[in-house]
Amino acid sequence: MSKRRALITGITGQDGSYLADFLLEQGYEVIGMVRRTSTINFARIHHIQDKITLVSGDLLDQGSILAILQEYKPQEIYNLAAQSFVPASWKQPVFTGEVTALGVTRMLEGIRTVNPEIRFYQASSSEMFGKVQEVPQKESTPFYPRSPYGVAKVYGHWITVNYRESYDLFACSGILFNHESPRRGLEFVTRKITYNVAKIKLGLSQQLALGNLDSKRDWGFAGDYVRAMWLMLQQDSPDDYVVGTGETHSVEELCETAFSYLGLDWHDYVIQDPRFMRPAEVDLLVSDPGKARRVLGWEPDVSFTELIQMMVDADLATLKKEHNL
Ligand code: NAP
Ligand code: G4F
Repeated sequence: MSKRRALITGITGQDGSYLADFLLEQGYEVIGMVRRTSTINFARIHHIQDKITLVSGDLLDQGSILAILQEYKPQEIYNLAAQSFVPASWKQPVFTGEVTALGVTRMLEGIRTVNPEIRFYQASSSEMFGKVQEVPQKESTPFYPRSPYGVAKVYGHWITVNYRESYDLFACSGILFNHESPRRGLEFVTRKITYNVAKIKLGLSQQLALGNLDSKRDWGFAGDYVRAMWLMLQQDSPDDYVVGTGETHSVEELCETAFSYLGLDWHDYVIQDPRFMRPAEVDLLVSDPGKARRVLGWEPDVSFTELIQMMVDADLATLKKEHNL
């Protein structure tokens, strides 16, 4: 039997790299769509580069999407590409809308015209809940986004639902809560903290400037979450699912967990800097992942403390190697 073939957009990102690892383990042929950049940024997929096929395309460019679907004929598409950093969405709101919102329509139009049998996963976000209307948040909780990014993701979610209902596509929206890993971008708060804790421990830095320490997030491990994406596309019918741990922690607790792991007191190093405050904040996110558990049989394996310790360990090891320590 021939291998199943999956197309991943955003394969150079955190989730794309873990999903590629996972799909290869499941015996898939993996096609990754990458946009042209002047400097190659394949660090997260370097270890599997000889096992995957990378093709040039951009969510801003309808023609490139059509050409990829026609040439590579994937059976499953995981649309993970996005401008995904919330603060950048206030600086570049139009660009964020073009990629993170309209990019979804470009992909769905490609599927509708080239092969409506393709199964489609859209990377939706708990940022859509924003100023939360219910605690915990589940699939039926109304959205109230608080950033141009959140607004763009609400569009991406509803256009996915609309194409499912209009054209009978197998299109799923995964509403994923924050998920992190040693491969997380350095600007996101978890990695910013674990990386700087490691630098401080090694004497490479003395201070860490953060924004709002009171906001709470439902943080899980990215490696667990890509399994949920795949499970959604293996069901008999398409649907939308909330994916999270059901636990919430503040940024302050995150500091406490990361610093104390290396025997440090975060109060001695963390300062608050207004530059990292947001025009509108999402104060509290916590999932009700009951449907994912019941229907998909999905449960996270890695706890909050294990996740933060894993990230601190990885950053310590990388920094020691870089600095010959
Ligand atoms: P990430 O690390 O920022 O990766 C984003 C990916 O999108 C990168 O591969 C990037 O390519 C690619 N990309 C950006 N603009 C593109 C364009 N115009 N055309 C093609 N590719 C483009 O994000 P992530 O954390 O892996 O998240 C994956 C997806 O899940 C995103 O859609 C994000 O919004 C969503 N999500 C994430 C979380 C989370 O906690 N991580 C939670 C909910 C939803 P370059 O390498 O070239 O920049
Ligand atoms: O790590 P963050 O930047 O993640 P945020 O904004 O929750 O978004 C992430 O998760 C979403 C899922 O809910 C994804 F859709 C999205 O793509 C992205 O992956 O910030 C988390 C919290 C915020 O409340 C922020 O105000 O940490 C607070 N924070 C405090 N100081 C900081 C900082 N965030 C960042 N990035 N940097 C700081 O210095």
